[in-house]
Amino acid sequence: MRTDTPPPVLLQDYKPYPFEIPNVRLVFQLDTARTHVLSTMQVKRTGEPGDSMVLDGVAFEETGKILINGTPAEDHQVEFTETGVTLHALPDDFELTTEVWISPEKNTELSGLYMSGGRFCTQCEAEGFRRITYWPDRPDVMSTFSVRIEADVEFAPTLLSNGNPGEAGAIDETRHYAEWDDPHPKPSYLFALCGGDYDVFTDHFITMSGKEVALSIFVDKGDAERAAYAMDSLKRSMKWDEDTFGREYDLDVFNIVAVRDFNFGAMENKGLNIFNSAYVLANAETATDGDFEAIESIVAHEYFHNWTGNRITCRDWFQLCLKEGLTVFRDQEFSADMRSRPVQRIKDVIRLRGRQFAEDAGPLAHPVRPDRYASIDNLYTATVYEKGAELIRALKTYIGADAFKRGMDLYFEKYDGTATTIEAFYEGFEEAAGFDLSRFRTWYSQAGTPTVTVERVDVEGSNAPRLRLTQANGPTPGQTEKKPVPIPLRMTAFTADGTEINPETGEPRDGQDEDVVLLIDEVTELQLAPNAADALISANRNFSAPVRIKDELTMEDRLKLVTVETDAFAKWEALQTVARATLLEMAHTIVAGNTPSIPDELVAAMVTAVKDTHETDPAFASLLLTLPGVGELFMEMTPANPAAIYEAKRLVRTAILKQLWPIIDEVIHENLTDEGEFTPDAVSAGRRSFYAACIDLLSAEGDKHSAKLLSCFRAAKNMTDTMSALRALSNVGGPDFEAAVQAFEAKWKHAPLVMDKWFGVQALQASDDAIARVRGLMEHEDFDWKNPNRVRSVAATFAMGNLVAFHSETGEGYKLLGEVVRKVDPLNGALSARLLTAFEQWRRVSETAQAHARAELEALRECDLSKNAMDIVQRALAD
Ligand code: B3K
Ligand code: ZN
Repeated sequence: MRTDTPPPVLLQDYKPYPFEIPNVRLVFQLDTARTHVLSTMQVKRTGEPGDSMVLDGVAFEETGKILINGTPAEDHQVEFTETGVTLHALPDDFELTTEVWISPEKNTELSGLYMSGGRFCTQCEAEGFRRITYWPDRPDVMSTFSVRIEADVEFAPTLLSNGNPGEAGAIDETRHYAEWDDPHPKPSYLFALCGGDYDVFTDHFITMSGKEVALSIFVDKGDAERAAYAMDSLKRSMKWDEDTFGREYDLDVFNIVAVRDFNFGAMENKGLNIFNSAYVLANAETATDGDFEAIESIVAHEYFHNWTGNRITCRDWFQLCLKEGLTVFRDQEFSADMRSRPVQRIKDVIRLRGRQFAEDAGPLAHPVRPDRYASIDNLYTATVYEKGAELIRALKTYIGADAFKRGMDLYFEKYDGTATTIEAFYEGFEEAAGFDLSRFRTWYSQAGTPTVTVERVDVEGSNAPRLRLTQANGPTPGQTEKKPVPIPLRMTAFTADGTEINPETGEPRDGQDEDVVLLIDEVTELQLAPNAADALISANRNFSAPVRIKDELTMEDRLKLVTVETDAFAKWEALQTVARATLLEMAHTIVAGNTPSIPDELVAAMVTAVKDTHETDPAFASLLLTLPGVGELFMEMTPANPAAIYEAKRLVRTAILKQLWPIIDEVIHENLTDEGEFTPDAVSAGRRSFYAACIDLLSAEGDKHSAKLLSCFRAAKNMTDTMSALRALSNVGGPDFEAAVQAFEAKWKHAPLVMDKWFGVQALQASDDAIARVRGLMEHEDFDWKNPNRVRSVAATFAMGNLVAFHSETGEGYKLLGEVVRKVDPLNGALSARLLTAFEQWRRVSETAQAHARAELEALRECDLSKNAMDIVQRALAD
């Protein structure tokens, strides 16, 4: 076992950097094997006279000169360490020059400067800049960057960095240069550089004050037209941020570069966003509606970072949610405005509960603002992002939209150009709301999902009961005691005849918005009005707070709510809650070796809800028709048995199929005969998602309908419908699925992003030989261990999406993931760590499966894993 695990970084140890670097000049001589980086920084002491200057710097091929005011530093001034260099006995105000050589082609970690598709690109967040040059690689050191890039003109005719373009020209016959100046001070994690031969899609945007911004998206040769939707999303984002938050863009150019090899979705580098090409390139033939939706939201997210992240950044990485939670909130609001607000809300909640609630309930749980970390890369989590966004939404619900807007304006005014903290962010809202928000901030320091229990309690001498709301939050790693947090609950009541009333006054709502009930303490009680004594209470409408609700409603009550609720989320949630309870009961029956009976009420309610909505709002109908995921139910079952859950769902889907048959038949017929052009808008996408939900049902009855599914696959006129049919066929398996898989490969072999879908759908395949198939995929000639999209399309899809196979009682799924990790980790520790998070729920499965999971994790702990991977293994195993 590795023993050199470094001590964790602690929030309480934060100290300001004792030097300021107002500006830096970087000169790059690009070369794939050996790039020369010369850095000249202006430095001013801000700390104590004796303070040394700690510079981060790792993975260099070679270090050259270190000059102080142009003179070589003396030996006693320079101390090389494992993580960089420390300079001693420095003047108060000086120029520091350093020189290093780095090798982009050897960089498989994809952090720092690396090659992708034969082009240079960078990724610096969180700690990649230290792999480029010596620097205090921490977000609170902000400098203006002036950059000169020199490169071979044929190999890299386009040279890009942050800010505005300056001079460019020839150096000699083979080499040329380009200058870039970024006038906005920024931390090193926002530095970017790209160089290569690209095609470009251009446009422009006129800002609210009339300035013209040149917009360019740089892509692989031949791909320019596929960037049109990303460009359209960018322009809509720029306009939306002006209209909604009053934020204007602040440079002459905005560039996006798409790269094939990228560790995550995209990166918000100032003026030069770098994107995983999966989130840039799209057209009807190659991208699904889900891809279009993701492109729109990620383009917006990175653009919105220009204010929430770049102009105002984080003081230290503990404050990550300051930029990420807030920016996710902003991109969710943007998508809600661009598409259907209720549908967006439900999708956001599905994502939150699927990923973040699971994280919060397992060994990797941590607060939205953690107070320690072993590896910063592992802190880019659903908790920081998704729960962070929910807290901003809950804050807005708590203090009201007007105070929220004033608070945001105050934040932008006061902290522009700084690196700051969550406390500072909350100052503006306290001023705007006029009250103290320190208790609300407890949300940021406590992990775990609170449960709110809603119950009626009788009051002596009164015929009207009180409503008691009790909050509780169980222990999470390192936190046993939890304090109550302010929980803003949107709540309403429905009387027996379906009239919506205010539960406290008994007054009919008459279309007015519900009040928000604020739970500050552990127990909150409301006096119910006499006519609300038996009313149905609908709590946490629109999912106003990221909590679990436990209430006393019967199945009959909930099914009634489905019919009377006017809040789309609450309507959907009532049906989901019945489905969850029913499916779990059925799964337990299956585990006990019995055949569960079909839940007629649930099926009837789903069918009615779908019939009522599919013509007017097919996107919503498809959500109503979709049962809770295996992953979500897995979290509720002890011990979790994914195979039994899958079978329970299959039985219910079969029953729904029988009752919805005429509609399904009609929807398929309409789809097959539709001659209209593909458009990626939300309404058309909604129709396709309903079609997808329908044909998914066809796969519930084994191979009975697989010929029909194959004909759907063959007739599909766009990638969305192709994938809907292929996914449905993958549930069935057999010759029709194999035929589709082969046809797909023959058609798309040349298109890597499309082939990622081909790999993914097979990794999800539900069959006894799923593991053998996944092994086969990793032997495929197009499988590439160095390409994160490809590795994720097989390994992450399998381990996080195919729970039946991953958690197989044989332990083969765990073994397979262990093998993948051993292969990937030496190349890319950030990627292997992400894959390892699939183990986070290992303690929920049967004892047999647990023993296999533990054995695999313990074996991994003995390997010489990267810091990132070891962090996850150790936390997963911790008691
Ligand atoms: N800020 C980047 C994420 C960086 C992840 C580094 N491990 C993308 C985003 O959240 O917008
Ligand atoms: Zn972000």
